[in-house]
Amino acid sequence: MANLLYDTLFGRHAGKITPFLHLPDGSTLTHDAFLRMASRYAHAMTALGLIAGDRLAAQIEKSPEALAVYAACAQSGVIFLPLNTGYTASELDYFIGNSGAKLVLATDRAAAALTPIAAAYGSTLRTLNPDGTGSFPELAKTQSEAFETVSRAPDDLAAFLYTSGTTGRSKGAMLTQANLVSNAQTLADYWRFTDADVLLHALPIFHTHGLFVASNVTLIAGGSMIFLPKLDMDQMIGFMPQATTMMGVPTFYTRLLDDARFTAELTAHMRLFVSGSAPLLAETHVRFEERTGHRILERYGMTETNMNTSNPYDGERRAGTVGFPLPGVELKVTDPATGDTVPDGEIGQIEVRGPNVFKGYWQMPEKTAEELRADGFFITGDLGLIDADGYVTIVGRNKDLIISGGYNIYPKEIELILDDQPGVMESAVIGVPHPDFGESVVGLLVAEPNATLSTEVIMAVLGEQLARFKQPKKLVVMPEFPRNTMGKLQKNILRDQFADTFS
Ligand code: MCA
Ligand code: AMP
Repeated sequence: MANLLYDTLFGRHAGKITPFLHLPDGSTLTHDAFLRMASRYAHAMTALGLIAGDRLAAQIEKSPEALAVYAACAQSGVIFLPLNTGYTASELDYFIGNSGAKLVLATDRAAAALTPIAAAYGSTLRTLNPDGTGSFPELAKTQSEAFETVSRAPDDLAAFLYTSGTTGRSKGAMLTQANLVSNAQTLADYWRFTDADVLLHALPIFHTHGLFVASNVTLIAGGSMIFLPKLDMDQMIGFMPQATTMMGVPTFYTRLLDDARFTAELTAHMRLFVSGSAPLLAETHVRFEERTGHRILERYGMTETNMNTSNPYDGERRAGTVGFPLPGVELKVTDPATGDTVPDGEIGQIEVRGPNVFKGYWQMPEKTAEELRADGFFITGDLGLIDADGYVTIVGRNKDLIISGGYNIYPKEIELILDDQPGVMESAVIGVPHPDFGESVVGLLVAEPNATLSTEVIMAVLGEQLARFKQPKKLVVMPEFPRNTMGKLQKNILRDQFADTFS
């Protein structure tokens, strides 16, 4: 009987009464208490009829209980599907329907809007609130704290993470137990994590970075986390003296640098700062080192692959690069037209292969075949090069994608809604530089002849359908769009034209 994910990350800490989670109110939860809660949750899931291979969709706020749902899924073989807490009911409708989730966990606040959606797909809805209350923990309260771990093969699915597509349709990336565990082990070794580490954790836990990088690496090393509900500078500054490591998206680092309380003294005992999910400006890297003496370690990954590359722990952490392919990960740069590897130093599309690479997109064999080659190489859609020293640099993207504060936003998804609005002839959604979020969304519209557009009315429609972080921070009506001689819309010209929007 084996269950790689549960045994490696969770089960081996059973009985340990050392802290696992340090909470903002000063309390701590031990590994053992956490695992006992997870086992009660696993029983509750079983009581609701879930068996291994079923999907559990969770749109719940970050809390120890939310993390215990992940552990309970691992223990019972249920596929965990965490969802961004910002998603609207219309976005959730797609995820629940597409995944066929048997159980949906949401907050009491969201339950009214979700009840008809869950009912339409035959899913059971239970609640779990940020304070740990709700109908799901209520059911779990009386359950046994010993759950017999369900046996799973390493190639069995552990999680679905939805990632938007350039066509505007989200795809469920299917991640296996072996994908998650191999990457966690590699990163823990590469970044020298031990049970003495205390990770300052302020990332959300519904995406790869906060869940599979930060939490899995800590779990596999047996360390602990200062588990903050969200990025809050007072808490970050207050708790930093208790931490040894931190992980964040670039916005975390620019915000820390903007805070005068963030000093070399405050970080003196820290051993590692990791950045990823979006490009870290070389300038931020340099300012951070000047302020603290620490060099941020930048790494590169994707939902479909977990982490692919990392700057070295001991060697030179080179600003503007994402370092070397991780042990066990093959990375090549290819010509997008032919698929042939280009010489080192030349720009091409980045492809990766290794135990970290996902199994494919849920029920989308054609999409899977487009991006995952038969020989196992995954076409990332990122453009980059490998320099003479072997460092990988990402220079751009071969996909129309905006990364705002570490969240991915696919313009197509927004354009499809904009194009549907009365009086809109066409739309273009672009990413432009933003001092806090790195990039931010601008929506551009051309009206049909004789139509007058109200950007307020259109923003209100977007507000109903899209999570707040995806909504354009500015909507502009233009007489026409720039086009090349073939008539193709030139987004690069629009990006230049609106480059100073947020500066
Ligand atoms: C919040 N808002 C945003 C974003 N976050 N707008 C655009 N982009 C964002 N990322 C909006 C809110 O809707 C709100 O709008 C206003 O900004 C303030 O919201 P608030 O909640 O106070 O914001 P915050 O808490 O300060 O959040 C900013 C943040 C957060 C800390 C940067 O977005 C964050 O934690 N990002 C991390 C995302 C992440 O984990 N990515 C990893 C994906 P209004 O005021 O108008 O209502 S995994 C991945 O990418 C790969 C695999 C990898 O390599 O890791
Ligand atoms: P996601 O869809 O959340 O998996 O986002 C993955 C994308 O984030 C990658 O394909 C890259 O475009 C981007 N990304 C992640 N880490 C980095 C990084 N360190 N530098 C630049 N881009 C990154």
